[in-house]
Amino acid sequence: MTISALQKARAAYTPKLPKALANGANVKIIEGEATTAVADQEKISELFAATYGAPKLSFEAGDGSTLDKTINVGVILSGGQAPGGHNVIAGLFDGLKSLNPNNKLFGFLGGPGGYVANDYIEITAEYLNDYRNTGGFDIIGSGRTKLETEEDFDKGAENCKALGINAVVIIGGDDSNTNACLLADYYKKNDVAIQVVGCPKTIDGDLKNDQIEISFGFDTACRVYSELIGNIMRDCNSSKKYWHFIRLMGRSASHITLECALQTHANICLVGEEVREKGQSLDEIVQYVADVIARRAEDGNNFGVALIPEGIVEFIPEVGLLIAELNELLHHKEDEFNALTHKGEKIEFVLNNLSEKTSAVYASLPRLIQSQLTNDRDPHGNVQVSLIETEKLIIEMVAVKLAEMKKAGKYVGKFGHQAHFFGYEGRCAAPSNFDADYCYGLGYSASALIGAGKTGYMSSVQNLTKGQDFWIAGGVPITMMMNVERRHGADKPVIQKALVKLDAAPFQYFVSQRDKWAVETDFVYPGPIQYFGPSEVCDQACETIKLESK
Ligand code: FBP
Repeated sequence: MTISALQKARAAYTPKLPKALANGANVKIIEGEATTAVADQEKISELFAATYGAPKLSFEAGDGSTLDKTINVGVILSGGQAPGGHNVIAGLFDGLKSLNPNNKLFGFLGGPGGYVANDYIEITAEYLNDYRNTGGFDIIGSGRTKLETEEDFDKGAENCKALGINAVVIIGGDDSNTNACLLADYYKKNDVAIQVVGCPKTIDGDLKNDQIEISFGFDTACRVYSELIGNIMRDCNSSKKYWHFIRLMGRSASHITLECALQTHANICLVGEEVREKGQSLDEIVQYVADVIARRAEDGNNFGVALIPEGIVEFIPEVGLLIAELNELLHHKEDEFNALTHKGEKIEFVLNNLSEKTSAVYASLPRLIQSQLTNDRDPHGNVQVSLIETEKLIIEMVAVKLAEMKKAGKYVGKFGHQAHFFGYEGRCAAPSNFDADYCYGLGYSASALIGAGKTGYMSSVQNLTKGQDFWIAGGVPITMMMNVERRHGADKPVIQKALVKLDAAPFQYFVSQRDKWAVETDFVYPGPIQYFGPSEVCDQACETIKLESK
């Protein structure tokens, strides 16, 4: 296999560990107070009777001794890729070996499905070496299957028993860690001797709370997108002829888009959570964008950059309603709809079957978007919001608005535009030093939790803006993050999804700057991630957590 020069140099990088882990994973455990769930305490304590209320844990350095017992661990990568996953596994492996060189690590292949299907490999030192400090999840693959049913839990336990596995580490987002919590409780309740530990993964940044400052992968993904946005800014500031509309991944939450705006000072940055809070209509959003374009045109600046979170459509009240109604309609009249073959027929069918108000919203959308709303549906028949090309929707509607404004003498410019979508470009990038270190620490902490016999915990590394010497490793009971939410018509215990908080420092800082960034050309060009060089260039935490920690 040919590897790049950077990959070669990067393979030699030794991630920095929190001090408490410097003598191996056999650490001194400091127990905090008993904990409670973030909301719905009574219900959560009933549902997780075996694991609820455990204390928060932090580690202090051990004496470097090993454990007599041997431990076998199975690891699962769950959901979308995020930079640093390989380093979680490397940290877990090294931590386990520090506890006892005879410990073994197995990787279940292709996500949670591999746990049930008993599809696995043993991860050896030699195998792992090719993956240290690299991006991707290809070491064992990932998948979006879910571990939800007791049958799956039992099947997994059987497979673990056959391999002598005493603990499972689930590396995933809020849903996967919710399921890790259910699994831990189920095993404990039924005296199945398998510990379960979670790790907070997702580029979306929506798995965070008072205990987890940020999910891993967010830092690297945002740096990659910000580099690309900066490059585009330099291009448009050079040619001065295009407005670039850039949609950014992040599912529902706008954390990625906001972080990229903070790093690059884009002229326009839409935030879904604000749109919902203010009940902004699509027309109001389009008017805002058109006003910024017109204002810059007055200064002769017919160029700029607008950032759009991929989840924004669901936050726009009338579009959110449209999507909900469409899901219902396509669900109830699935056969009738599927019998139609032509795009035009499908659109006509939808127009005729929606309520009058919603049908008018649908009719007002550009044809491309009408068609995407009916064509791209997930396996449950729901509209796949992440596939809707919102950047094109906004471009089309802004162009119409600007033409009207021109007629009314309110716009003097020329509207040239380009559309982009950034998502997959960042999910498997080589992890920044921050993510390489953070992930290695998370994996190593997971091994310390396992060594100490803990279950139902999420591995944690805190104090992330202070430099690795001050990082605090430990574990947080997953039940602490739980509340009850209505999902698919039923009350379910879930980890609270963290959307952008409008009263928190990152958004507030953005609000204090956005009018200036809109009119002036105050672009910042972050450039590519640097792995070697001065610490202030290579080891910075992202803007979101820096602002949050102030
Ligand atoms: P996770 O929530 O599983 O980490 O995935 C994040 C994400 O990258 C979202 O930002 C995006 O909407 C989605 O995955 C895309 O999913 P897919 O890989 O299935 O296209």
